[in-house]
Amino acid sequence: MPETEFFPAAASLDADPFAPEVLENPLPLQALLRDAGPVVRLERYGVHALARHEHVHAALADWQTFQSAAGVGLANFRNEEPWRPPSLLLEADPPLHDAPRAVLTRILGPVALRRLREAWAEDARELVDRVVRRTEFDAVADLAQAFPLRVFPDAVGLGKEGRHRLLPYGDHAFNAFGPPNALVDKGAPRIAELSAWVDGQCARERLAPGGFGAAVWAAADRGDITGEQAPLVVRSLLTAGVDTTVHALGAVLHAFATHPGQWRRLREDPRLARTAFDEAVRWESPVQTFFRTATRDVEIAGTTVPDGGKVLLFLGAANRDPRRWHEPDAFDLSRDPSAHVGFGMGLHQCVGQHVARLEAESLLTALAERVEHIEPAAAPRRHLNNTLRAWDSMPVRVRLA
Ligand code: HEM
Ligand code: OVM
Repeated sequence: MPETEFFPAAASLDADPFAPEVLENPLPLQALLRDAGPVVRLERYGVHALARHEHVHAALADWQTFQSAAGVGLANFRNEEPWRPPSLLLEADPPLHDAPRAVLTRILGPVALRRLREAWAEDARELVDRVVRRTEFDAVADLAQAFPLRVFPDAVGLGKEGRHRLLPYGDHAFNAFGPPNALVDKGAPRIAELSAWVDGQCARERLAPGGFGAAVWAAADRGDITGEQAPLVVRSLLTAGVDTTVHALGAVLHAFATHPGQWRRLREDPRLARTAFDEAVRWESPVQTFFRTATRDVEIAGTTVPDGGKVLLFLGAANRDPRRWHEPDAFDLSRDPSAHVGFGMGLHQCVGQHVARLEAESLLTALAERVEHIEPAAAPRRHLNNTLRAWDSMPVRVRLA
């Protein structure tokens, strides 16, 4: 036996996680990565990848070693210019992260959201009632997009004009975490227009009283954050708050349309709506990946990641790791999905998760009241994005209750 512990060299792959055919169906590459070893070198991009739940979870929890301020995409802000000024939340480390985070934690927390509950439930009933009468419709355009685009911009306090820009802006922001491939090129022609509009909406005068945006400015008035920080904190809401919930709602609707037994269970006990949504976030992982940057030479399971090295965390792979989950590929309302990393973990764990859950609970509860059965009416079509797992269209047929 050798005197020192023996570790094999890190596995190495030349696979491209951002290639169209992988984005179309990432599950085979995820399995390959998990099985190749705890750490896999991705030669094409010169990064290390983690795909097992244990290691993804551990890296997310260790912000001192795996920092965010050098960017949570492939681009390394130590030597590359970000496409826009970095987020004060997502792309910041303590201590700079702390104040903006504390502000949004309060504004988007369960207590603050209580006042939206009845209005969102009523909005969902109204939308669902109108849509399901048609019995055949597109679950993406007519529900997964229509509902968040109706309630979220109002909750932020945006004006009525220009809201259609939120979705393509967010789509580009999520593409921009990946390599500069064709998906990023596709978004490039509109960046100037979309950014100018989004940045304009972050000004105090544009944000209606009573909304999340005005609450951010009130925090600046109290001195919790500075007046220079306020617009960028509002920008985080506009960047991260729409596409994520649209695609998560698309995921849960797809899950139910293809699992009629699980839909029956939700109908029998609508209190399962929240669990169902988290199970769909685990099962589909609408946000598939984020990067971190090593702050020192760090050894992971015998492999050294160098200081400044990028580490690609596969949230989607961790959420289907058979080492952590029993029958991970099953969408199953009887499991406890709460250890999933679909909202991240630790310091940067999604600050908007209560907003997302309230939207989902409102929509699913309204649907469960009106719809006895939901099924695919034609093959759904994927929307490709470097970071998001998404649907472009999902024709469904319903039988009314
Ligand atoms: C952070 C996913 C909805 C705002 C995150 C992170 C994930 C995530 C994985 C962690 C990023 C990291 O660790 O680097 C999701 C999913 C959503 C969702 C799957 C829907 C189901 C929302 C909503 C908002 C929001 C509705 C705004 C209202 C944010 C912000 C951060 C964040 C500002 C950065 C937090 C920080 O760095 O401290 N989200 N998100 N998200 N999310 Fe969400
Ligand atoms: C942000 C942000 C936060 C989470 C996700 C995201 C585009 C952006 O703070 O701007 O994706």
